[in-house]
Amino acid sequence: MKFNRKKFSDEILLDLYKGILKPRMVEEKMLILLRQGKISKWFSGIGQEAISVGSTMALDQDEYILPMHRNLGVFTSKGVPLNRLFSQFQGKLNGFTKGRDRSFHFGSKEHYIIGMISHLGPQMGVADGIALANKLKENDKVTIVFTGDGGTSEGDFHESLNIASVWNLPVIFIVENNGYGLSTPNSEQYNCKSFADKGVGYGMDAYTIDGNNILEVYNSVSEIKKDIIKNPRPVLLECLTFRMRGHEEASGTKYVPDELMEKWAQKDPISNYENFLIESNVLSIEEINSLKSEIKEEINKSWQVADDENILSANLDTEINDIYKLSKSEQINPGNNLTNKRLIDSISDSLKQSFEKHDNLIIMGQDIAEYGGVFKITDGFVEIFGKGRIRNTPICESAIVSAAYGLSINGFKSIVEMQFADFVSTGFNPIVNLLAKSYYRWSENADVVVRMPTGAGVGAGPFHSQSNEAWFTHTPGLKVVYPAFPFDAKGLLNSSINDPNPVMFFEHKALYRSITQDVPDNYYTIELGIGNIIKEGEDLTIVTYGMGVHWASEISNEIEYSIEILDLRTLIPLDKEIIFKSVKKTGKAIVLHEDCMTGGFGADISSLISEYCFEHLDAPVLRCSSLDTPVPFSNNLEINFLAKSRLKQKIIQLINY
Ligand SMILES: Cc1ncc(C[n+]2csc(CCOP(=O)(O)OP(=O)(O)O)c2C)c(N)n1
Repeated sequence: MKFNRKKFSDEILLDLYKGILKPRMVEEKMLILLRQGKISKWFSGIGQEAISVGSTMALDQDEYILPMHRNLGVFTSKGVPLNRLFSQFQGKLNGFTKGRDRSFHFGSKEHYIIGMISHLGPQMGVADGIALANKLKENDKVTIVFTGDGGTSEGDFHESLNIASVWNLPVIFIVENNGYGLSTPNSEQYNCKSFADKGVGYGMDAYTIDGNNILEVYNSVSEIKKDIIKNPRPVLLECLTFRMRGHEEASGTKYVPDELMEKWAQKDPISNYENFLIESNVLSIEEINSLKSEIKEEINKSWQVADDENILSANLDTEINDIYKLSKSEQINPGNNLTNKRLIDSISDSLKQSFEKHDNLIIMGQDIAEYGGVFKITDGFVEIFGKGRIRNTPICESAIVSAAYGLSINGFKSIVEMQFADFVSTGFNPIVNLLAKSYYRWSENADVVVRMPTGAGVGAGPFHSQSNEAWFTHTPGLKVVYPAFPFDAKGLLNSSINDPNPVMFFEHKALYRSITQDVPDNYYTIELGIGNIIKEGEDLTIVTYGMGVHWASEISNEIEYSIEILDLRTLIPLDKEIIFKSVKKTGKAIVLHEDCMTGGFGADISSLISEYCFEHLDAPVLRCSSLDTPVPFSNNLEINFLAKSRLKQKIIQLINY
């Protein structure tokens, strides 16, 4: 292996040596601990340390790095205390996730490390968001994100590189090309000569370097960093290396030919660098030995601290309450100036006033800038708030949601407009895995609102009409808000934007322009999680939300019974008390929603009523939902599909029970 020291001082060469030695020695210790059953499995970076260490040391301490599962060297090079690392691997409190996540699924914001979730891919979009925040702050910082060669087959790789390129984001995408993705060799993973070729496809500079040569890594990243600070843009850096151990520790490497192992063993990044330092008279063997004993002592002492720490015991309240970041929800009352507004206007109002209130608020979505969005909710916003904050995105839901998380990490609030709620399916992964689990996993809140133009009744067929709120009510960590009226929409959206947690905000498309209400002109908030009785009655309660509220109102006016209508307004958190109070009063309940029946949110409400109001019920709880089919296009089919067509009959059935 050839090392070129360029103009690097002895001091730098030595620092790099200390840097690369540490993760190797930590892993060697962990191998012993694993055999003793004292530590859980992890993903070995042995043989790949030059990439983690060389690139981390080329950045400033306050520049973010987003490592993957083989990058222990990022943690050690950023100075993460070893005892905390060991506590993390033992699932103890002094780790980084309160025992809630394992191996390298953690970050440490004080060290500017943002850890991965298990899913390969989203890290790269998160890096885009962090880099976008840096760019907006004009702070001349670069961001590094890692991926394995296998991870580049995920769509997120394509989406994130594309966004970074279109937005000229200062990100270095490091592809650690180590020959295998679990047992799959590269020849079955991708079909291009080198990743540098892929960079060209995304319109960015891309290089391939020897990832086992720490000087080459350090020098390349330093040069790229200098360059992209001058001229912000992303760069793809492929680092050639090899995975010397099994996919996860103890899983073996039977499927790797011996010749390959032998060839790469010759290229070990540490022994080669060590030899170079000795030959260049930068280090003597005695100095190496003394350095190694110093590190060994640090490792052993740190391990003892972690090992002495108590095993975690579970506390129910702590677990349940750590789903959301607590925030003081400031309630701002509506003033007296009212204007008659459609739902769409009240949402637009909320956004505009929230942009004025929060100067760190960004909105991202397809066609939302000059075009104003397909529903025209952000029409005219670019002129007022500028292209920096009102951002058209390429058509890539997943990486944009991940980028929103990156913005949140780096000090911004963001709103993502799904063009239609249906398209959230291609952004589903980061919502349910990244945003939802973040606070619970490592106390990092995701300050993101995802706006969801939802629902049927507009003849738009199976892919532009779905009700998919139950996809999200099922996922702990998200809040789910679903207003039915312009007044509620404005107040609830303002509160959702103020809330530091991820909120899925549903807006019914068929209500956008079909209903109006007097809405306060001033900014105001409505607390999340509070339902509203919109019509009092005695004979039965209809528990509903969104379009269901309007169906219930319409049909209850057509019949002579006294019906109480409860508009939930927020599904998560759910106002259970208001449901129970109403049902205990009327003794009969229909749970109505536009979503299909099976697995719909109504199933939970129905179950809660049965469990908590059983003695007060005079009849079984009925559910009135749309059919368990996709949403059909043709008018009569759609009418037949929707729950409304069965509501009157359900009411009569229940009254006559
Ligand atoms: C979306 C997703 N699919 C599958 C996996 C399971 N998995 C974890 S690591 C891995 C191999 C990754 O290969 P590569 O990106 O090359 O990284 P390496 O492990 O070689 O460092 C797989 C398949 C996962 N974590 N996430």
